[in-house]
Amino acid sequence: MNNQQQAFDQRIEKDISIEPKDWMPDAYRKTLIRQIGQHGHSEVVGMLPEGNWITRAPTLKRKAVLLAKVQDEAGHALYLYSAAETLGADRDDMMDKLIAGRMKYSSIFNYPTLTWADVAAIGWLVDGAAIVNQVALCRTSYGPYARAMVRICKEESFHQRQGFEAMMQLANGTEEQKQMAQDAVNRFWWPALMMFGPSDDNSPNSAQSMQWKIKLFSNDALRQKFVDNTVPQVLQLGLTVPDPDLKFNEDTGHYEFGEVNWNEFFDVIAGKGPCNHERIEARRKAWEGGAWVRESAAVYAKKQQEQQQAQKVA
Ligand code: BYC
Repeated sequence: MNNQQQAFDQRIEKDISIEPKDWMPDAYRKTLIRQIGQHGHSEVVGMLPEGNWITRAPTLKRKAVLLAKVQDEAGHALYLYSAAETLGADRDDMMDKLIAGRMKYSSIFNYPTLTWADVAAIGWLVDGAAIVNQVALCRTSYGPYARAMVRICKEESFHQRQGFEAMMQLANGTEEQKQMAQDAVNRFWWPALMMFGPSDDNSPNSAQSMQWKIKLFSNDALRQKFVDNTVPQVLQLGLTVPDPDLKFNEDTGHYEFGEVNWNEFFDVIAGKGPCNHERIEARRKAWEGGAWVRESAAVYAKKQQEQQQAQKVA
């Protein structure tokens, strides 16, 4: 083993973060670019299902909150793309790969938002699931990713609370509103559980990522934590969980739950979910439509730089 590898292993062992200028194995760098890039893409694509309701939010207050939330997601994507760039990734290249279907984004955003309750369910359940995953990532071994996570988690907890509050209002509203809330839980519950990735015995990247402390907990461990956190919230809302096998195990202190439909999950990540085509088309249009903005910004930045250099010389 060479000295660089030894120094890297020691840092991982001692929980000392790896920073951009430190030596790291190529496979570590590649895994991080894959995961951070996918994470950034999830934030960007994640703006679409909620953005769908900005013009139809039921009140001015809800509209303002939703607008702020969607803007926060864009900000999260920027932190993440910047973190991936510290590893040598190129932002345009990552975007091209997303549009060409060569980079993934979270499966959850391939489901449609049919009613206003779906927006509440995304805030509460989807951001709730994201927080469980991301709180763990605040201690991930790569410094820039961990620091991005700390900032993101602060905003995600506000998102989760506003989603729960919006859901509470529906659950305590008219019979029709309560049904709408239950219908959203019925449709988003299982896809939220799928966000944590395949089961541990079917997760090809987990063992290595856990050895490198990129991932600190397994997919199943985090899924269990989400279920344990969230079932009491569903009950508090007077709603039900769409899982006939769900039961609390008094001995372990955990909820036992039914089998996730893994065929559905693998179909969705293979591009065959209800909205995959629509989501990628929306990103392609936005990316191509925004080309002139990126070009103008680059020209402006170059001119500014030239002016500053000319001033220095003068
Ligand atoms: N969706 O070996 P595995 C948000 C892929 S958005 C799609 O377990 P890994 C928000 C996986 O990439 C939150 N693909 O992989 C935004 C791999 O395929 P490749 C997004 C998935 O990486 C807006 C293959 O399946 N959060 O907060 O060790 C509004 C085998 O899986 C999924 C993150 O991205 C999935 N759900 O573990 C509201 C968190 N699951 O790449 C909210 C960061 C797995 O080998 N990411 N795959 O072709 C992670 O923590 C990990 O990447 C995962 C998967 C736990 C997701």
